[in-house]
Amino acid sequence: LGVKRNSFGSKKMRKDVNAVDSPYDLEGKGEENDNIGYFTKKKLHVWCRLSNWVWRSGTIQSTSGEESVVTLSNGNVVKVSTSELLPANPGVLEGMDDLIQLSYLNEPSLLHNLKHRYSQDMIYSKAGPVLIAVNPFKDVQIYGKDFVTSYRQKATDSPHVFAIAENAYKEMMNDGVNQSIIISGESGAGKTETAKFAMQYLAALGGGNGGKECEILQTHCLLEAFGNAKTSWNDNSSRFGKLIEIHFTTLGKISGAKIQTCKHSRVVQLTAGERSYHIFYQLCAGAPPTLRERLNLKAANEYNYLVQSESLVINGVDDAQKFQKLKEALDIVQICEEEQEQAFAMLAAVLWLGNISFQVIGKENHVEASADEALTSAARLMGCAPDELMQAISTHRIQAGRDSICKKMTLQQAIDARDALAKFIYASLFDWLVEQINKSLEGGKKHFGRSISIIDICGFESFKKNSFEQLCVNYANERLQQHFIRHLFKLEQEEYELDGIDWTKVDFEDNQECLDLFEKKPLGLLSLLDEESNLPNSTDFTLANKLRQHLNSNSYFRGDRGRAFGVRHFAGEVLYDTNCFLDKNRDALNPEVVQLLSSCNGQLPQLFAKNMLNQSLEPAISLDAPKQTVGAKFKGQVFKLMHQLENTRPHFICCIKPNTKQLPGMFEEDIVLQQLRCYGILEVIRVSRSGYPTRMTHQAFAERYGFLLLETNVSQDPLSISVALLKQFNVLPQMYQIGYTKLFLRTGQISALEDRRKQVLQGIIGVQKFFRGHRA
Ligand code: AD9
Ligand code: MG
Repeated sequence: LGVKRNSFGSKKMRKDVNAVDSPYDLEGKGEENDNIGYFTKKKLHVWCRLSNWVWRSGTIQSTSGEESVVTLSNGNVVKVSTSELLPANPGVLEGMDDLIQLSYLNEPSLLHNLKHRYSQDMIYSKAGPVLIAVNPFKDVQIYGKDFVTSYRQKATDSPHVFAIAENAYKEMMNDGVNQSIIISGESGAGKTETAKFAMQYLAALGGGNGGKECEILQTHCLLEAFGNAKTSWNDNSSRFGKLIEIHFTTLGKISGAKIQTCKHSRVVQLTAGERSYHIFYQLCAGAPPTLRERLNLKAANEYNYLVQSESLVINGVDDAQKFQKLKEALDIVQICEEEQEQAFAMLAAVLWLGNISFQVIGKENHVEASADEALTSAARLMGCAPDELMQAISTHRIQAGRDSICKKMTLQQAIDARDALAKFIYASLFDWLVEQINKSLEGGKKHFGRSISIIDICGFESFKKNSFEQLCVNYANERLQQHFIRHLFKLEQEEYELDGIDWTKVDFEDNQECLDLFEKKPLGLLSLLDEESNLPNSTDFTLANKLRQHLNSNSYFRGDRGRAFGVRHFAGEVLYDTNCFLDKNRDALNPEVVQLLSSCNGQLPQLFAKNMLNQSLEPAISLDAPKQTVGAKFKGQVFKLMHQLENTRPHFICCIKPNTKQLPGMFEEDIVLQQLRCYGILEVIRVSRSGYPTRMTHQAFAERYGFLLLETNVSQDPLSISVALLKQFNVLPQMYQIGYTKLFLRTGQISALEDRRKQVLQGIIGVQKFFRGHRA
């Protein structure tokens, strides 16, 4: 996985950390351990651990003392310690839809069940309330119109992203509550694809309202072109997080949508195996000759920003063809030809900026930009004179008393100023695109109806070298994980406890402390980074020292040597290198550059400069920093997305990457198990299996079903009515609990009551119609 195992000497180690020597935590799984005695006696089917990650099924032949002789399914006979055995499920339970149905709940059983299903292209399974999606890395033919119809008509209930979307839609329509579909998983696990399938389903359901659904589906193509790039983990990796809120009318038709994003920038620096954003390669490969001429566009390998990683193409991807699709999508979201051309000019300007070189002049290492094709092309595309551009990226004004004097930059300063300008133009262009898409999707109307939000952020990343970008991405993942934990473990169990029902608490790994490490003020990672970014003489080393000095006592932090430090994320430890952290966080833009853009002869550069100036007037979201840094801005965006989710009813999908090679048909058990542990899937199943997913206040229950009560001699308080109803419908005592304020029911218990209610109501409506007919 490339994820380094945690190696902190803390007491608060997580189970997966403890598990380095003993990956299967045999304690705390009372049911399995108690059973193993019975299993050895009866010589039943077991899982037998052969090494850290390898489990094989077998049958116990004999047991003496603490040792058992087991015949494995391949015929080999092994002698193992009884502590290395776990009960296996009977064959009849093989490949169950919902892992909750397994009689024996342990890691090898979960893995085996998922693997068995995966081998038959059944990529979806349920873990109680969570949908697990194992990335097939191939076309599995389960997303056609026939599948949409099946889920719509409830002809099937097998786990599927369509079933989740259907549920969200149904609950939105029935209960009038806004919903969300929250997709987690590490980079390359399949979140973005899953989000697209969910939207495809919702578009099919809510379609037929002026073609808005078609526009919504086209946004993928645009956002992916401008926001995705190839990394070593995923050929189509999202470099931004997005929340798409789909709006519905009261009749359930799509009325519009709104996209919110959170992102950090990546244009100028790439490492081996990575590409920059797809759009650059698409434009270079697919622009028609006349456009090429107008933009003075060359092949991708002629641009410094693109050649640095030597990875120019992606296997199986035709960039030129993608450009055609992009053009169609731009038309559909009503970005006119002229605006499209302006956007392409900005992209070409970014590429040419990267080719601008500097000549050192004089003794003081001062520079000026070479007056060559790169400078003239970039200037022309931006709409300014080459001299003005040269001036803006190679000089800065210094205040000397009342006067300001113009001083030439050093080589490094000039390169930084040039790259900052390129990054600024690209980031502004992305924001502009999202704004245009939103304008088109919202259709100028304010939304009042209901909504379903789908969130898909960049997945957890741990490369050989991890920088500021990974810190941002992994922080956003910690926030999303906290949402998952809060809803599936904390709120769920708190509710049982508060309402006083009999409940044995299921332990889970809470990542709140890791979040505190990032967010605490003034001594959290992000605050310290901002503080150091605002000091004049700070360096990567002073930053690393500062972090070590203040955070070393935190068990989620590890100060390393030199510039490095480690963070123990929920998905594994990541070692970060502070190289360029401060620059990336400051993302300082030479004031000369903003001035240049505002005087450029082009709508987009002027707009970008105006937005920048307006932004600087806004109060900073983070109070830590006088000027808003990239880190603070990113944190603000993540908070906004999470806040939006808080007001919705969540549906969770957990995407799993079955191998690191992006290959079909390869299910690597250690890799899958690592992810199941990180997301606490075993614990989710435990909570869900012993939990009560249906809960209603006594009042609501009595109001909804009270009229079905046959017994007339019941006291009229809601609690008595509820109890009498449960008795009348023969709900077994182990299937419900009565809390102080609510009734808690196990899965499937409410359906008999709902069916009966529907029948009775239909009968009443039938009678009413009959009488109305007679009166008429
Ligand atoms: V990242 O965090 O943005 O780096 P994602 O979004 O989790 O990542 P993505 O959806 O991009 O991963 O999936 C990676 C690749 O897996 C896709 O490009 C597809 O080739 C493949 N994939 C994922 N899900 C499916 C699927 N349901 N069917 C077929 C899939 N292929
Ligand atoms: Mg993605």
